[in-house]
Order: sequence, then structure tokens, then C-alpha cells
Amino acid sequence: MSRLYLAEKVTEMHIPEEIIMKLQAAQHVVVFTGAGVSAESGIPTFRDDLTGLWENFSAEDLATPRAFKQDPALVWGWYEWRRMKILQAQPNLAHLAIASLANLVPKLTLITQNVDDLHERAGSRDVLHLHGRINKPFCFTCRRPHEYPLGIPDEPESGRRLDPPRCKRCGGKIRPGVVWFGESLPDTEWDTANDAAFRCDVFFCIGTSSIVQPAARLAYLAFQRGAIVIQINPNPTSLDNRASLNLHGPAGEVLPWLISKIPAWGES
Ligand code: BJW
Ligand code: ZN
Repeated sequence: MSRLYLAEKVTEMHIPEEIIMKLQAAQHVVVFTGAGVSAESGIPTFRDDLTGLWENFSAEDLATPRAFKQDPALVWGWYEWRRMKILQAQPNLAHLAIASLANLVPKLTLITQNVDDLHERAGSRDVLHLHGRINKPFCFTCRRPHEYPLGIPDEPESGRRLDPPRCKRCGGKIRPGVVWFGESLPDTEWDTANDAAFRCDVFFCIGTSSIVQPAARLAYLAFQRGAIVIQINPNPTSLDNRASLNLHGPAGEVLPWLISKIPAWGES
């Protein structure tokens, strides 16, 4: 899918004074992230073109229990290819800025839809992973957790089909530790995320198309409860007409710049 790239020059962006004041006074900041936050680390987003073996598939084709039942090697191969990309990637300036922001405000809740661990590797703690974690696979049949062998598997770039390993307890197929379409989000993470969106005074929505439910609801909940909603994304989304501020640029450039513009944050 090719998308209109609306990025503005960061130096030409404007933050209204009223928003600067609200950011300075913020008591509870929520940062809600999607695949765009990891894009500058080289991790492909979902709704851009897939590559190689998967170029004819969309996330909706591969990220379902039905797809795994029908063709486990195709789905496991895709996830192993993605796991390799994540193992080889490094956190970028957006991940680092989010981790540093946690030290600048009284309370910060980080909610991510991403299944990678780049927020944690940037130094963020207690990250709420709404869609699971790619490196926590478990048995499709009995849900027993599965341990990966240490290290990076062979031929990470080959894009091949791979048979999933088998469960040591029941012999079932091991599946990725992620939340697929039609599956429920993890209860504790979802409840904590809702509570934070309900109570926060600032909600950052960064690098997500805001298409996938129920996660996309969180920004609207925060908005309805009176929080200011700040969106950072190079492209337009359905949240544009609700957000208090839309910064159309890459998160790794925009977020560090924004933090530097808030006197109480930038001086620390
Ligand atoms: C940058 C950038 C840069 C680029 N800087 N930005 C209501 C209506 C219709 C359907 C539904 C509904 N409610 C529920 C559904 C069904 C479904 C759903 O939402 N479908 C949609 C397609 C409409 N939801 C579900 O099934 C959910 N479960 C559920 O509802 O349970 C209840 C239930 C139970 C039983 C039966 C029925 C219902 C589960 C959703 C799970 C989503 N899982 C995935 C895969 C995870 C595993 C994996 O990693 O493979 O999660 S799908 C995929 O999308 C992944 C992502 O976390 C998620 C969100 O994507 P994200 O992060 O927004 O990425 P992109 O690619 O869409 O956008 C990237 C953005 O970054 C773009 O905007 C770029 O512009 C931007 N960007 N570079 C900043 N440098
Ligand atoms: Zn099992």
C-alpha cells in the first residue's frame, strides 16, 4: 500500500502555547504506541507492503488462529522472520525519548501494540503489551510457555516456511506469543490501559494507524475524559480530527524535538 507522506519539517512545526502549558502541568501522561514507533529501527509496519515470501499476504491473512491451523509453517516462518528482524534491530530515538520522558513527568503509563521489546531495550519499564510479545511463544493446544534456544537462528533473512516446534508437554504446535485477530487482549494489560486512558491528562498516540480495535478506542476514551491527545504520525489517520495536536512527521525526530520545547522537560 503506498501512502501519502505528509511529513512537515520538524523545525516548522508549531505547538500552541496552551498545549505547552498543559504538557508542563501534566500529572499523568499516557504514551500509546504502534508499529510506526519501531519503523525507524527497520521493523516493517503492518499496513505497508510485506516483502519476500509474504509479499502477497496482508497482516489480516497471517495474524489469525485460522491461518495458523491451515498453514502453520507459513505463519511460523513469517513470525520467525520478524523475530529475527527484531533481534537484529536497535531502539531508535523515539523509544529513547519515551524512556526519558518517564523521568520527566510525575506518572507515565506506556501502552504498546507492538510485539517487539524495543521499548524495554530503550529503558522503559512496566510496558503494557496489548498484543502480546513475539518472544513469548506458547503451545497452541495447552498454552504451556515455550523456551526459544538462545541466539539468532540460521538464515534469518531467507524468508522461508518453517515448521513450528512441538510442545514438550502435549506435542502440540508452538505458536507465537501474540494476540491474533478474533482473540481477546490480555485482561490485566487491557484493564490497566483503560484505567490509565480514563485518568490521564495527556495522551500521546504515536505511530499507529488507529485502525485495530479495541486498542484504538483508548485515545477516544482519553479525549472524552478531557485529556489532551497528541498524535505523532507522518500520515493522516482517523484520529486527526479528534487530536488536540497533530504532528505529521517521524516519531524519532518529532518526539525529541517536542520534549525539548517544553521548558520543564527540555531543561532536565
Ligand atoms: C510512523 C512512522 C514513523 C510509519 N513515526 N509513525 C470493530 C470494528 C471492526 C472490526 C473489529 C472491531 N472490534 C474488533 C474488531 C476485529 C479486529 C479489528 O480491529 N480488525 C480491524 C482490522 C478492523 N480486532 C480484533 O480481532 C482484536 N480482538 C478482539 O476484538 O477481541 C474481541 C473478540 C473476540 C472474539 C471474536 C471477536 C472479537 C484483536 C486484535 C489483535 C491485533 N493483532 C495484530 C497482530 C499482532 C501479532 C503480530 O504482531 O503479528 O496487532 S494486527 C496488527 O495491527 C498488530 C498491530 O499491533 C495492530 C495495529 O497496527 P499499528 O501498530 O497501528 O500498525 P499500522 O501498520 O497499521 O500503522 C503504522 C502507522 O505508523 C501508520 O499510520 C504509519 O503512517 C505510521 N508510521 N512510520 C511515526 N517513523
Ligand atoms: Zn502443549
